[in-house]
This record gives sequence, C-alpha cells and structure tokens, in this order.
Amino acid sequence: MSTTTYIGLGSNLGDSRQLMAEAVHKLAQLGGVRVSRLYQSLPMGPQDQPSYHNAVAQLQTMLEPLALLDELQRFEQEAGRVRLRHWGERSLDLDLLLYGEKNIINERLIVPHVGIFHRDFVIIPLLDLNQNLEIKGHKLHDLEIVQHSTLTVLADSDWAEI
Ligand code: PH2
Ligand code: MG
Ligand code: MG
Repeated sequence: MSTTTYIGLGSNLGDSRQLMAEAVHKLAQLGGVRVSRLYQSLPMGPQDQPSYHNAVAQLQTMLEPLALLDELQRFEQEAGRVRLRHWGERSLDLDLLLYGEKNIINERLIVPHVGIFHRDFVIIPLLDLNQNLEIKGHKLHDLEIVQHSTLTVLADSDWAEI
C-alpha cells in the first residue's frame, strides 16, 4: 500500500525553477506526483541571501521514510548542492514534510518537519494541494500565518510540466 507524502522544495542559487522542475521529474519516478504553485519568498534566516523559490510536491509512494529520505538527499546532491551555512543559500533543498499521518523521530529525520507551522512558504503550497490538511490536530487553513503570508506567486501548478 502506498503512502501520501509531502515534500518541500526550495532553491535560491542557480536556475532555481529548472532545478526544482528536474527534482519533480525525479520524484515522479518514485510514484504519482502533484505539485503546488511556484512561489517566491523572502529568505528566512540570514538576510544577505537571495529570495527563494518554494513549492511543495505531493508524492504517493511505496518507499519507507528513510528510503525516501535517501532518494531526496541523492537528488539534492545531483543538483550540485553544497551546504554553505545554516539556513543559508542552496541550489536545492528537499524536505520530507509529512509521511502519511506518521510521527517519526530519529537522528536523520523528524516528521512532521519541525517549523512547518511557522513557514508560510510551506503552509501555503500545502494548502494548494489539500485545502483540508490537518497536522497534529491543526487545520492548516485556520492558521493565522495564512492571512499574513508575504509570498508571491511565480507560476501556476503547471510550472514543472508533469
Ligand atoms: N530554506 C532555508 C532557509 N531559509 N527561506 C525561504 N524563504 N525558503 C526556504 O526554503 C528556506 C529559507 C533552509 O532550508
Ligand atoms: Mg529546508
Ligand atoms: Mg533541508
């Protein structure tokens, strides 16, 4: 049986849109994929870095959480990812946000992803994919951050051409 997972995509180095679209095509080889709209968002963390492209993909997959994480990290490497500084610039960031209803805590992975509730660049695209999504008993739609979002829409959900 497959699981519905959600993966956050972010990039602020290189051709962000291209790198993110390539990542979506790789995800599509792991199972059925749908993507949110593509957004531009102001950097969280160090302010002396470019603004980000952000989106979320919904992936229906048979992979177990750590096997999926391995794939995501491989895709990051393939996009030439280098880790320059904490919360700093990156060519491609793929974060496993949600894995079904599962709560996971181990050295490599915390799911639901920490900080989801504080990041409009995660919440808003999640809502594109599922208006009724609840995390830990909170309806995302009702969170205050939804009303105060500063995201800009760069493209409709056909941006990845899947
Ligand atoms: N990712 C970070 C640090 N800061 N800011 C925005 N707007 N979007 C991101 O995806 C992001 C960030 C590290 O993962
Ligand atoms: Mg991240
Ligand atoms: Mg990450």
